[in-house]
Amino acid sequence: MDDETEQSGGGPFYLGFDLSTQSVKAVVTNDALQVVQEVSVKFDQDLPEFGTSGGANRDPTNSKVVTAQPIMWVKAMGLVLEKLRLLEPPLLDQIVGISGAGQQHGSVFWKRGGLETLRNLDPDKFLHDQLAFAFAIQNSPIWMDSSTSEYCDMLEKAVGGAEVLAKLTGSRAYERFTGSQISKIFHTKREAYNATERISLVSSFIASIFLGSYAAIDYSDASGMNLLDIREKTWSPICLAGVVPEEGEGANLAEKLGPPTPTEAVLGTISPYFVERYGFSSDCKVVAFTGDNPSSFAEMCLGANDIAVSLGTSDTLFLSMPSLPQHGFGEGHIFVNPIASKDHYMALLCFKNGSLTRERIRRDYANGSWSIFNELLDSTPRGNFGNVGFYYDLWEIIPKIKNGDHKFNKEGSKLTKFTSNEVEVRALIEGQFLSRRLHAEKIGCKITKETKILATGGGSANPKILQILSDVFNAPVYVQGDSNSADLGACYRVKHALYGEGRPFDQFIQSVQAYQKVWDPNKDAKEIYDKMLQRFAILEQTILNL
Ligand code: 5FX
Repeated sequence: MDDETEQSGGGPFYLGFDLSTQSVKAVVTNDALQVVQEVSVKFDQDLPEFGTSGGANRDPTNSKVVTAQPIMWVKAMGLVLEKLRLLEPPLLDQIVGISGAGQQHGSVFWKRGGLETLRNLDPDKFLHDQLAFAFAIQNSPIWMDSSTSEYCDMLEKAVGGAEVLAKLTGSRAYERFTGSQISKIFHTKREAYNATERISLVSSFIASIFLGSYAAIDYSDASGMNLLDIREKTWSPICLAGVVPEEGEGANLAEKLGPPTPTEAVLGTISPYFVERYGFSSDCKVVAFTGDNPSSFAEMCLGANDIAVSLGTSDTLFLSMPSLPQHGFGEGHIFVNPIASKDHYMALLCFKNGSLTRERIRRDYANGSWSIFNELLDSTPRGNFGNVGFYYDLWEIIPKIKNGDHKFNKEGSKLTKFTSNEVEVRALIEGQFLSRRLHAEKIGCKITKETKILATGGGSANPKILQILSDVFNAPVYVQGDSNSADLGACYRVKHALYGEGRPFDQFIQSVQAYQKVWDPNKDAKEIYDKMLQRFAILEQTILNL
């Protein structure tokens, strides 16, 4: 970026959306990519009529089934735009481009006629009134769902095994990945499947609304489906057939998905609905939306030795990968890199029990208060007297383990509860980070003297938690002011897509990187946590064998 642009606090402006598990957020940045406006809508609080908890609806008869209603997302999107429209100064007419991020893996099944509806949205009416009947499935499966094991087995068998699938698509079959979710719909709700005109990911779903037409799925988010050949960047015919085996009337999955697109693609201009109703410029461009993790990855511009740790509803770790490993990737995932062209990739590990579990322990042991929680953390030593805890509110993904808590004392004896609230709170945070480190090392992540941890997500606003993260990984932790990087990453991607002129993404936006070091590890951390990690690995194995 040249000096003039760097100093520009004015327009043009960029709009970044983030439809995450619990909320929709939007940020407007100026041309220097500084946030100038920010609004959000929380599903549980602001849209109680949808009965969500943590943004999701859990099936009372089967805890593995977790969904959310796309019409709730649409209503939230309308509210966010309304809030933006009312802000002073009004900026919507100066926004040159929009992009965004969505919780990964979730799918939206548009009913036949959906495209027609999108093309003809009436600016005098609410979005949610017009899209109420646009979906073949009212409850969309989301990433928290783990009800598709049999379809995962079917897919792995169809392609020749888990390793073959991992090599082809970057991941073994995972329950939350969209391929097995589509397979479940195909096998159990055939009528709805046949009535489906288009299948979107959450990311391409919001892009479609802004575009007034079906938006292509981008390569990076498409990598979370077990359907994309990550080398060729096309849908893999063998995987498609493993998901929808019978070719019959309406089965044609490739057609329902539409061709995938590079993440940096400009998909078109904004639908007239938004021009007339909210005052957007009719020239405003829509850049491909992507997954929340790839979009955060774009915002962080990770260096070769950096590890990103996103502490949100799920905790995710991601790394940059210059080339593909020879073999599959165990319990991790490889996604097409959202910002580098050609052969670059990103590696990702996803732990399902993140902030909701931290909130549960805060409620049960710290009176629901973060300041009490932090005082309790402060009053226990690193290593927690040898006590180790595992806390899972939901079926965990890494490792694949049933929900429940497991607590062990110094001698390795199983306990039903620890001796104090202090020990409980520290056991949760140390246990979560030991697990993140253990599984990162398992996929080949090396923690060196140069390693930096870039923390983001809601949990990264808590400095005490970050100190423990730094100690457990024995590496410095960096944060930037806005703890939500997915929406900001979308603004960066818009600017690069519109004005980058082929320049590498990281060089183009380098000067806006505002990560500041907040903690160095304590001197004794390495000794304490290297040993503790070995015990943790053995105890985790014990639980897996239960
Ligand atoms: C990543 O693979 C995940 O499943 C989660 O981090 C979701 O993207 C959360 F939105």
